[in-house]
Amino acid sequence: MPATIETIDFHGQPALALATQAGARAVVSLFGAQVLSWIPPGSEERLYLSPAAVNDGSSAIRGGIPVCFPQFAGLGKLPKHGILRTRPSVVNEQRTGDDYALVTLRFTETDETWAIWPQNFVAELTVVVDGGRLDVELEVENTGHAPFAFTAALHTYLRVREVENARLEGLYGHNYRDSADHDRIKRDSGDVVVVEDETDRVYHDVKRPLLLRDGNRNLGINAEGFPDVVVWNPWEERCAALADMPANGFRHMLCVEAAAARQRIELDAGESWVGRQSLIAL
Ligand code: TA6
Repeated sequence: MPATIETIDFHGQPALALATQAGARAVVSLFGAQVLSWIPPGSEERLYLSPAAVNDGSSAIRGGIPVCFPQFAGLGKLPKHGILRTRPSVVNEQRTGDDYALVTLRFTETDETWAIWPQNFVAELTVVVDGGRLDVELEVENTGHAPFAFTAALHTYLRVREVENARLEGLYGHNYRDSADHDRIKRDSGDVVVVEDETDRVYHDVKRPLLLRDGNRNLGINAEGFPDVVVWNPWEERCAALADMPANGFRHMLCVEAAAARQRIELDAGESWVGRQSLIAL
């Protein structure tokens, strides 16, 4: 059977279910163009989706891969993480081959987005499931007549068995802004990042691929176009304050985000920018 793409109802919201011949599966919600599930062939779920996530078509969905644009976190005056994660997208393309399934979801300005961020834009999220690999690409085009600038991220919630036992490799020697410690700039001097407390870091200019070791499961994490990597876990107290997370949810997630956070990306009228994050089950 070739790869398939089906329109499904996922907790009351329209979504696309991708499946390949090799047995890979993914679910992408049209709301927020958010990947909510990814299962590599013969493996288990690799993304964390909170069992308490709200799927009401207006609240941000806690988990999967939220798309943050045109603002990452609180780095400006717009709503936290921007305007896309709480808006519906439309399907622009669906394609399958023997070994892959590809969908592209699209946002453009509306009266609502214009009231918050007065710019003409097209933002497209392309999701490709191919073998044991998930590629998520954000393309932004300035369709207006004046330049604009933005920050952005693919806010990937990875599922881990027990976060204290997970090891993230590849960040040694990088500077990071520690948002869990008064935004101090620090340098990572450990071989691996181990999360044993609240962690909220923006690592600068990460050019190497990362490796997440989680028991006997390994995940390669590559980014192109996104210069920064955000590592986030709310830990016990902050997790308890999140109504859409179960009390122990923080133990089973680790956000490793591809981000353009430290410096804004500037686009002249007619220009485009592309950033990609790839997850590779090893
Ligand atoms: O990417 C990390 C972060 O900016 C954290 O500071 C944390 O607040 C997280 O995102 C989740 O934000 P949210 O608005 O989805 O609760």
